Amino acid sequence: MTSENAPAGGRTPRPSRSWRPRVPTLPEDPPPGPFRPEFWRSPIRGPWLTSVLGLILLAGVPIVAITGLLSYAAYNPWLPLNDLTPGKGLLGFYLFDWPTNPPWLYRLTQGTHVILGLTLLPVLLAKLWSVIPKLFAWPPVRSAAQALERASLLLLVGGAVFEFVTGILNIQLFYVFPFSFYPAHLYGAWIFLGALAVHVALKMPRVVSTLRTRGLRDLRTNLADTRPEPPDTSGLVSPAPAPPTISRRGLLAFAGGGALAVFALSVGQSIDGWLRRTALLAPHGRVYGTGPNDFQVNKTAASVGVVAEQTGAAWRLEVMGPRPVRLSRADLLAMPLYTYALPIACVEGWSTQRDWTGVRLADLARLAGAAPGHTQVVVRSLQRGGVFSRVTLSATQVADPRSLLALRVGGADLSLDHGYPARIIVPNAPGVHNTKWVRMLEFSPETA
Ligand SMILES: Nc1nc2c(c(=O)[nH]1)N[C@H]1C(S)=C(S)[C@@H](COP(=O)(O)O)O[C@H]1N2
Ligand SMILES: [Mo]
Repeated sequence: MTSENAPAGGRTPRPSRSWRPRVPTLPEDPPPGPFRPEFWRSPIRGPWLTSVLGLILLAGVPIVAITGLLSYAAYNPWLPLNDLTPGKGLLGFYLFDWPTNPPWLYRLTQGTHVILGLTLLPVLLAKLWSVIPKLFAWPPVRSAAQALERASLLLLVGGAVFEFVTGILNIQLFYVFPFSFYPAHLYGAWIFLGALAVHVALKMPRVVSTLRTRGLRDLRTNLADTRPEPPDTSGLVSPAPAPPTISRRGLLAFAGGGALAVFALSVGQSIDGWLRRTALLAPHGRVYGTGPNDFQVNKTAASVGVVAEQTGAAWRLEVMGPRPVRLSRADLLAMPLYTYALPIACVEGWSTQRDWTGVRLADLARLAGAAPGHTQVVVRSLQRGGVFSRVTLSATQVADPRSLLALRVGGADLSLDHGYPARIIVPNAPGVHNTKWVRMLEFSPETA
């Protein structure tokens, strides 16, 4: 108490302090370190830089979000066996019968989802860097309104980081997180999108006014002429700016260059031909087979326990329906065969178009006494257990004449790793629904 009563430098002590009982309050002064505004000294932080980075993200993130939500729809999760997120509740409100046309649509949407998502990562990091002082606002809670704003920012930043981290780990086939990717990435997306909508509504006025007053002249300002923005209430402008070491346009070029580099080194995974070899950030430089079978394999036969004894001469395809049949590979090869150029497009973003030859699913349905048009099919693999072992294809997919039980690719027999003796190829279906090592097709009346 004595120190409080001793006025420093001749200032009058505040009389109220001397008699009022001391109640614990938040200290006026922030603790040292990052909680002090002077700790953050970059002279280029401010509403302008944050606004520009925010607008770039705002142009790209909705595309990533929409293509991601479309990817979920592409799984036709309304069909039995297909839903990997049974707890989705109302989040599936927009689901629809995923079409088979155009056959390259999923290749485009999912390639865009993954590659644009990767490309935006450097911009996201620059944006987070630009607002980092706000993370250390002091006092942490000043008012109810500010507490709400901070909570929404936690969901926004946490949601963004969560979506990028789970997405990137998933495309590396690096399933280290202790939960299933599909529901986590879907729920995380909705949390992030909700917080993003609030954030955009709250910040857009400031973005507009900042760009109105400051314009784009910082895009022409070099390092020597770089000055801090005038002090304001945004909490972004340093009260103690250091001399600049990079201009604002330099920082934008750095983030943009990073984004371009990521794009250039990954886009090849979704393009056929020599450009594929430029995808240095994607699985590359590997041989997956010989001749026409030399294209991407995620899961080899050996890795899932499918062995040559199961796929040899004793293999039979069970076709269930009103009139069940069992077919050998020779029986299938004796049926009318069709060849279509169709892509395999993996949820991880890579895709490739191949010439597939095989028997129409619609013909197999008819053979088993089912009427294509109102018939769906459960496909079962020799592979046991897990999401790859079975899938339900919709009536739309069964009826499409290009939906094949493929026996050959590029004129050669399928290799064991590509699903020999027979695999599914459906136009515009996500890769994961193109089941390999098929052992059974169960045709049944359409359920939805
Ligand atoms: N039985 C089975 N079928 C499968 C898979 C699998 O692991 N097992 N992988 C699926 C996935 S995710 C894709 S993208 C395509 C291509 O996978 P691949 O690269 O492993 O051939 O096949 C699909 N069919
Ligand atoms: Mo996949």
